Amino acid sequence: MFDTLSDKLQHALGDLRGRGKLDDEAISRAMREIRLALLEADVNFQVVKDFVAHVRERATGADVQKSLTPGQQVVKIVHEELTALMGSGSSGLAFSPRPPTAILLAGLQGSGKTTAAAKLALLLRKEGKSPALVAADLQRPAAIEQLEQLGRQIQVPVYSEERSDAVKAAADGLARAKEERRDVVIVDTAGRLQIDQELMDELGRVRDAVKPLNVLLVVDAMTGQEAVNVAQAFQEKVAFDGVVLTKLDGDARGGAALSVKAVTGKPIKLASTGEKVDQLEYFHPDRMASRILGMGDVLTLIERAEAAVEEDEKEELERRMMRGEFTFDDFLKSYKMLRRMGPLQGVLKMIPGLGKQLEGLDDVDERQLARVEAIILSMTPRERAVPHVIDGSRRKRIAAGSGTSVEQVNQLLESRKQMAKMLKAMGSGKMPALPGQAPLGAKGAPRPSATRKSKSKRKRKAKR
Ligand SMILES: Nc1nc2c(ncn2[C@@H]2O[C@H](COP(=O)(O)OP(=O)(O)O)[C@@H](O)[C@H]2O)c(=O)[nH]1
Ligand SMILES: [Mg+2]
Repeated sequence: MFDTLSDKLQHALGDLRGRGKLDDEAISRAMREIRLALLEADVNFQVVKDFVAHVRERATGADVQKSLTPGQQVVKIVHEELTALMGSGSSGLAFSPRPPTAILLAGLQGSGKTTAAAKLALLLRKEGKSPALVAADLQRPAAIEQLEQLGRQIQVPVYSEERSDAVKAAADGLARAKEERRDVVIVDTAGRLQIDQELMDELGRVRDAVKPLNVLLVVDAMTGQEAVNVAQAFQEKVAFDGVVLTKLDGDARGGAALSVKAVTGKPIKLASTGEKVDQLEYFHPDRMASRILGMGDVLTLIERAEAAVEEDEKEELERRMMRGEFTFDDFLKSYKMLRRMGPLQGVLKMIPGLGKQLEGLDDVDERQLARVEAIILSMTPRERAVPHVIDGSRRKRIAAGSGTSVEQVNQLLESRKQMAKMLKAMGSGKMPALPGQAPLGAKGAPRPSATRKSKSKRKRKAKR
């Protein structure tokens, strides 16, 4: 995901990071690199121009804090501007005080509507809601069957009518959801290969019939700028409230993610990163910016970990993680959990400091997983629980015992340390800083909304 862009931006900023002083030339050079990186990532031309102008102005202007080196300051500015570009804060879905809340999915054929409908239903079901799916794609006979099959897989009812029309099927589905006291109805609609008037008219009528609180446009991130053009065309004809960005797993460039909000004015609400039904997540611009800049994404990691463990393990895990008590026993446990948390490469990249080490590897395979496991298993129980006792001679012993090198042992020790530090800082409500990077919670900086959200979530939990 966004690998190319991520590399190039990190390269552009890497040069500034260590500098004590920024002259015009250094800034200009970095801005040129950032501009090229964004253009190569297929970000809309005008968006790139505005973005670079903003960053440059802030980097050279009075907006400089004493607590940071100028280089760190620029990294912080780029992080904030990337976040703003993708729509500061996560905007979530709207829910009606009088259920059912209707959610309408629209988009081109093959963009991922039907799978996104099922994934969203599963996401909401896991949140304790009782969703239903409505098949209003009657263009292809197989479309109903596809949705029904997905519905069975995720245990969500699918309302469908054969030999009906889309408008009637949608209206009947809504009525049935009301009767059965479902609180969310997700309506899957037909797509065409091209946006045509007929499709738009039908979509308009379906919308009028179900009066959805959320109209979501599903766009395929892999189509880059084309996805943004499609969104713009839809926006002119059938207004939508937000975007579901699919196939991010296959998108190395990131052009759609970075342009769609700026061009259409509508935020990305959800992002899909794979074909499996649990591979849909709420989109958090600040976390995405962190990932792009190689700062890791600990919040998403924790959420995924929570989703992968049993209910009663959850509180304990979160509490320990937030206290920064992340021992090697925890590390080992979480490594085993990783297998339940999605493709390994993506998960490991969310660990701060580990992303760089994975560079150049096409895939993190079981061998590497086994290596980490071997190193930890070569530690004594005390070493695992109190990692700071691991001195030079212990490192040598562990390396020998696990058939690895001292350097590899050191890497793992460093990774755990950063992880624990990051988690602890998050537990205290501050977004942590990585070496050479701006502390995001530094004074004057707006606190990332995601941190606030997870805090209030904990509060809610405590109340129950
Ligand atoms: N790799 C990947 N494939 C996806 C994703 N979302 C959907 N797909 C695939 O894209 C294809 C089209 O999806 P579908 O939901 O049928 O699209 P629709 O025509 O818009 O309803 C299917 O093969 C899906 O499995 C995603 O996030 N990642
Ligand atoms: Mg479909």
